Amino acid sequence: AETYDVVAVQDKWLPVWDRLQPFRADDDAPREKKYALTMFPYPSGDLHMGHAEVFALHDVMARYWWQKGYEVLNPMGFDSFGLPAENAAIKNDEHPDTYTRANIARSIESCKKYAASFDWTRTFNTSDPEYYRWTQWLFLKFHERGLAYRKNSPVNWCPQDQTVLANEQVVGGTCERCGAEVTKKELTQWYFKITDYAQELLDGLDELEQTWPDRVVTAQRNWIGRSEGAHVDFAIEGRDEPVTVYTTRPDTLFGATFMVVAADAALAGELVTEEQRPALDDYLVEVRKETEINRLSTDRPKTGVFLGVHATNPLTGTQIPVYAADYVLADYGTGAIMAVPGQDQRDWEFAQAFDLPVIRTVQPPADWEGEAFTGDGPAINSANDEIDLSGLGVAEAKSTTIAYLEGQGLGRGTVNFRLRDWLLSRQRYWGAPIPIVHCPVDGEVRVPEDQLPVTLPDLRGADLKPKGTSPLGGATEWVNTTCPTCGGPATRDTDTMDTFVDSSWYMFRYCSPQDHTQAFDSAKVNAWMPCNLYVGGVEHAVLHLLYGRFFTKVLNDMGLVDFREPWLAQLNQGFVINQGKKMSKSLGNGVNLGDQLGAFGVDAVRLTLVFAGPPEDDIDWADMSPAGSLKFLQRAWRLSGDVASEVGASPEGGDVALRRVTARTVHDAGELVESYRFNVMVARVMELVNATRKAIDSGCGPADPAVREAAEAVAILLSLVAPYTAEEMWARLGHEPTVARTGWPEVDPALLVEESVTAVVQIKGKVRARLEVAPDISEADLEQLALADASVQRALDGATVRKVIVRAPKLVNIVT
Ligand code: ANZ
Repeated sequence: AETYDVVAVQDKWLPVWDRLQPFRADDDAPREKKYALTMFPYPSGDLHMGHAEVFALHDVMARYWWQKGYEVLNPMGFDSFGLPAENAAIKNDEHPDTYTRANIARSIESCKKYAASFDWTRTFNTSDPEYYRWTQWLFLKFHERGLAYRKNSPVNWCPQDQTVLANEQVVGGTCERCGAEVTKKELTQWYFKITDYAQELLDGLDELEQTWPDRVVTAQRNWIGRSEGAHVDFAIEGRDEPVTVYTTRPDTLFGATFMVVAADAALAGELVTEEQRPALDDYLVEVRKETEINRLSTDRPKTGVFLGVHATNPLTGTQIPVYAADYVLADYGTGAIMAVPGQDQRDWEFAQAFDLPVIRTVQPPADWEGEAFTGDGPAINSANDEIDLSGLGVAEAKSTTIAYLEGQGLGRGTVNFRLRDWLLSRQRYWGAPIPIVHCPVDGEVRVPEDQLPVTLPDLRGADLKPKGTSPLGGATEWVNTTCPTCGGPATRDTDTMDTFVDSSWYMFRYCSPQDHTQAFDSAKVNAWMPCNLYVGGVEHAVLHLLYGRFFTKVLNDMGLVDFREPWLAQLNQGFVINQGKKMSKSLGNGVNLGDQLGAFGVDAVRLTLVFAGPPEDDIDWADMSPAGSLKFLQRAWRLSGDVASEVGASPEGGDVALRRVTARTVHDAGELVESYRFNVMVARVMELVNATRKAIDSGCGPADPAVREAAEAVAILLSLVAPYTAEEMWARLGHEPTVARTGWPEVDPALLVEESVTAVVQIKGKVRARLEVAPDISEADLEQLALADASVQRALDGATVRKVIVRAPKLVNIVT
């Protein structure tokens, strides 16, 4: 038998595709557009198994859309600012750009060889000044709108990477990137005001829920963390200003027996008496060492310091002590709480530790033996001369209390979000400089747009070392500049932007990547976007995916785009693991993509990844058989050599049975792709290959035009998954390249109609009727049909039916 030479086939078609550029998206094509986006990679080396998987899955959809006749935008670029390049540059004493560009060149070559259907005419790197000048321009626009601002506050600090981190980059108290335990530091930093969009970011999820993975939607909802409650004002002895607390349980106000202020909030320092100040200062030293996770944990002894002052409970008139403690966070709510030990476990523990009174305001169940009772129940101990909550459930007691407080001017119902503003400045070199000049006369001045980009000074090696402040600060010539407003001496802002800023708008840039006059061409963006599908990792559920949505809303408010959500549908791929574990160097279970490609070829690896299971599931490479995939591809390829009918032979009059299988497979394959069941689609193509082989060897024979029709369908369907094999089959079937743009096969609807089968109806063993029924008829339907049949009725002649035995779809036996 002929052998399928994988390497020769790859070498043959790669240059042909390079010449044909079948996936170049034409802005002006008179066809419906689809935008298939996959998360662009960080160029830290060459492609690995993870990329191979995402690109294979993503390509199924992109290539399917092309075959269905859409004009498809499927771009790829590189998220090339960030720490790994900088760390590598420090180590190798070179410029980060050198490392970045080498990796990008290698990755592009690998992507091409992998036959990912990206439009390479649109590629860019976010570290290119031509790109980051627009990142800077967007920063200026946000600044103009008051959406970019500086403030001093305790921020997350990664001692390893020597930079601040956004809340979103702190995972379980550790740095999302390097795993170091994150500490707090008091710093002046740049923020984007994402909180202005909190409610809208939440509302948008109601619709995205239909087309986004549940886990992403849930993660975003929790991250935004809307809660409803009240602000309550507490008068403080010896102070004019009241202290406002945020509570989700205003119904428990009668049980507020003390107040707690975040130890590291400015308020603590304002309230504390001189006597107690040293104690607070000592305590603060300890608090600053703690991670947020520890601070909020319930199973940790409660610590705190009395501030020496009292507040008045507005409902009971009681004087309650005010404490500073670490279990209250400075940057949530108002940074101060009313403590209700009867209904809140952390308050309960604090009350025990500091010997403070507990007043239950919700009646726990009779058998209650626990401490704080957080459940629902009738209100108790909750009445004064003006308001009586006795017996009310939690919900009603809440609204009653809020109404009363509002009437008295003592508080108001409020909505609170867990979402914080996005801290975007970083004390590292390899990022887009913040385009602001600090002038002793004019303050913060925006760099004029026509002076963009503010390019990075040329630093390398040791100059890049993190020092706790930005390395840009060491580039004196670069830092010292003139104020754009007054012309006097001024200094540049030395921080760079979080790389998540770069990736918040890259999907817009792809629509007009060569436009040197603007960030993007609005008309083109509106024509291509929103993206029809976004394929990528679930690890971005709250970082990138929230930031990109935020940017889109701001750009819409600026009138630059006419939609408010950038990604209509989303698909998260699972991980490629090995022997049940994440691939890693230390476990020695890594699988090298290059080795796999070398051993089995691109198509077999792609097919294996797509066929492994539903796209969302993890793939254990140890259970996979790329050798089996290669065998299947050979089988498919062999079909194309055996077809004996003429090119263009009309399939009409060909073997009907095979034609039906082909039609059904093509039809179902489309539906399967659209519902992301790519693995099932592959299984169906395998069945079609088997059916065609049978027809050639022992059925209608190779000259039957139905065989050609089937083999051509196999080539087209396979073009979504195994492009080299598909192209080679297509050529052997007598066609010009490229099969990838040949169009989805036409299906004759008549071939999809199910054939009927004949069901025999017997009465006491004698055949009385023959019925034409659908092959998948149910037993019940068949029984009903049989009993209702006129000749059966006649034969029964009124006799009582004692038993009906049904063997669908072929037989009904009636016993009288
Ligand atoms: C009194 C109370 C009584 C509370 C009760 C709860 C139960 P969410 O749902 O997350 O918004 N809180 C408010 N600000 C805080 C801060 N800065 N740090 C730590 N805790 C804070 O939680 C809001 C509740 O968490 C608020 O309602 C407040 O405690 C506490 F039976 O007020 B509650």
